[in-house]
Amino acid sequence: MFNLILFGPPGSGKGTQSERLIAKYGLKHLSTGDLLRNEIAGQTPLGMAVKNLMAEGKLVPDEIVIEMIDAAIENNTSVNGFLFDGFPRTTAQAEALDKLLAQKRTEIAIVLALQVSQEELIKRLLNRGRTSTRSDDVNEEVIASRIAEYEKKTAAVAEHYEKFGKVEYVKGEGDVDDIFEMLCKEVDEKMVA
Ligand code: B4P
Repeated sequence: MFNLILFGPPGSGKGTQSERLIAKYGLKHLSTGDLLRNEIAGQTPLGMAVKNLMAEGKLVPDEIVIEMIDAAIENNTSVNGFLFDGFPRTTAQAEALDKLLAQKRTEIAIVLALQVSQEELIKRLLNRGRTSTRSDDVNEEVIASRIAEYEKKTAAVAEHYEKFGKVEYVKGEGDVDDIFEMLCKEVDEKMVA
């Protein structure tokens, strides 16, 4: 299996680039943001529990996300590998993921970290807020809260994987195709290594 994490702050292009990467490499896409939004749309008890937190731009509790990922990995036994998008977002989530994958006798091959300036992130998210149904993209205060959560809790995930030499930084500003090409170069190098 080849498992990769697409990492970066809110609005850095994780969703955008994930679509292309899964198409090219045949990986199973696991986006915790999408999974959580599906729970909200289905008005499940889990969805109702996380709805307000997400609307405020706060991270949802680790236990909820880890359980969701555990189930998703269990339900996808015959895949080439996983692309984790928006997960892990805390060190506790990263440690839990490492354990889940070890139980399957596999591991994270690479963490692709998209780097985008704060000014550009805010611009992109407000822009998406004008066209999508995502309520967390509409309000600048909520966007600021998501970026603050990222800096306080999520940036440490890169440090966790840096200890194992797994992080590759890629500039996430510019043309979407050019960024995709840079990401593929990193993946291809890792696959042949
Ligand atoms: P997510 O769904 O993960 O959303 P996100 O971080 O805001 O980024 P997203 O992937 O959607 O945006 P992208 O960068 O692709 O999380 C939403 C919420 O769910 C979180 O705030 C949290 O509450 C909760 N959550 C999710 N996972 C969690 C976890 N593991 N633990 C706890 N809570 C969790 O794109 C943004 C925009 O930029 C798009 O409009 C796109 O078109 C545009 N764009 C992309 N690339 C571009 C480029 N190169 N140039 C210009 N625009 C570009």
